[in-house]
Amino acid sequence: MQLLMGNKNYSSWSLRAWLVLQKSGLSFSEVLLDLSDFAAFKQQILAYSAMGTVPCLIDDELCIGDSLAIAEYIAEIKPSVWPQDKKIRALARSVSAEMHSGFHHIRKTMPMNIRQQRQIELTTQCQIQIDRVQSIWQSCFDLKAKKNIQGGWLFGDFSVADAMFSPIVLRFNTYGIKVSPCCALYMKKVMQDEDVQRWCEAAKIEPSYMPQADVGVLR
Ligand SMILES: N[C@@H](CCC(=O)N[C@@H](CS)C(=O)NCC(=O)O)C(=O)O
Repeated sequence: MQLLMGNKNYSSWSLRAWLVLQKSGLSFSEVLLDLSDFAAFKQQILAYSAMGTVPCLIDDELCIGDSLAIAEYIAEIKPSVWPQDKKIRALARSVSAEMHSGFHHIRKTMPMNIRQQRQIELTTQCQIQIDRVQSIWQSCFDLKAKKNIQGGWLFGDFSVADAMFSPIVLRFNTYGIKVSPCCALYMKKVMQDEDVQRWCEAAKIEPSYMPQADVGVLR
């Protein structure tokens, strides 16, 4: 399998698909496309996928665009990327879908920019979405406590839900967002994960630069 991805510093959707693949243990190769030269990027991605976005997973003749569809395809091969319990799996899918289809203010105001530490003025709408992220995470921590589920990921073991929220953790880190102690602990779990660290190290040495992601001021 081949995963077509954008720049590791900037492409949050690519990180989501990459992390699920990485944690699945399936073997795959990475094809990095540079989003900073948008015209060249479009030409390259459209040669593979009419959707014209990354990530995109190629498996023989199959071409799957969209991070969540890629995650579901990986789950067909490795079901352990979702929680085993049917009801908990449904909750994990629900928070993943909410992340996938929402949080536009966070995405717009706080672009993923791993190699920088920046400060921005938070809009009310953005703060509401930051609070919603924290309340989703807290509901996961409460569920784990109630069901005595072990493990530091949202549903105990790593799942697609953690991949969906990993760019949010990296954004909170870049923009120094204040979170509750429980959420800070979860952020630490994500930031210290060896795969996330490998991704971030690669992001830091990428040569290409997208000035539009430098929002706010350096802190
Ligand atoms: N819903 C898609 C979003 C993918 C997406 O917007 N990717 C960005 C890069 S992070 C992209 O390819 N942008 C190029 C474009 O919109 O033309 C997914 O989940 O994969």
